[in-house]
Amino acid sequence: MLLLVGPSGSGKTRFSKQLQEYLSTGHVVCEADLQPTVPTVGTNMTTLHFSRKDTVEMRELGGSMAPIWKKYYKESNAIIFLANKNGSLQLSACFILLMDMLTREELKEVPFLIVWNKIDCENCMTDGFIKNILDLELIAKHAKQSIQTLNCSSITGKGLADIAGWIQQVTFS
Ligand SMILES: Nc1nc2c(ncn2[C@@H]2O[C@H](COP(=O)(O)OP(=O)(O)O)[C@@H](O)[C@H]2O)c(=O)[nH]1
Ligand SMILES: [Mg+2]
Repeated sequence: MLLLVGPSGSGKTRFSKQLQEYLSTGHVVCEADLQPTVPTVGTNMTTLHFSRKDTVEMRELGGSMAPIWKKYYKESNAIIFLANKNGSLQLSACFILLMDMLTREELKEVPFLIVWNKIDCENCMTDGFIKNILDLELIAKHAKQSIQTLNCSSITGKGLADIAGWIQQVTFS
């Protein structure tokens, strides 16, 4: 099971739908045809089809459920932490949520991918700004898990190919 977590509104539901679409059709739903998302209550399950026989179940855990995310850690073998690159006000919340996960005994061998979503937004934080508050390189050096970072837009689909590659690598090899 792949867990998809992150603060509310970071784009997890949109990301799941677009990644699923991208894997099955090779492209994303264009902006004009996107249906509005509704805040996730409980969890959302998405099946990602890499090929007819290679599928991955991804479970989105809503940001408001953060206090009970840990209930799902045991069943997870990879984690995507999705953050809003346009959300400077949520950056310290990201830091706290992420640090709590990285220091959990049950997750010490689970690979993490940190995804900065919404890179299509004009006023995104710069990598330098983020690094001052959340130095992921330094954190990765001290953490037990493998941690990677990628950028994407769940509107344009930019970056989804690399994310799909990461999922494939951690689940099928
Ligand atoms: N501009 C932009 N908006 C996005 C992106 N991803 C999600 N959104 C929007 O952000 C809002 C919250 O998205 P949602 O998927 O419900 O967030 P969740 O709470 O993490 O599941 C919605 O209005 C989405 O359309 C993105 O990459 N770029
Ligand atoms: Mg959601």
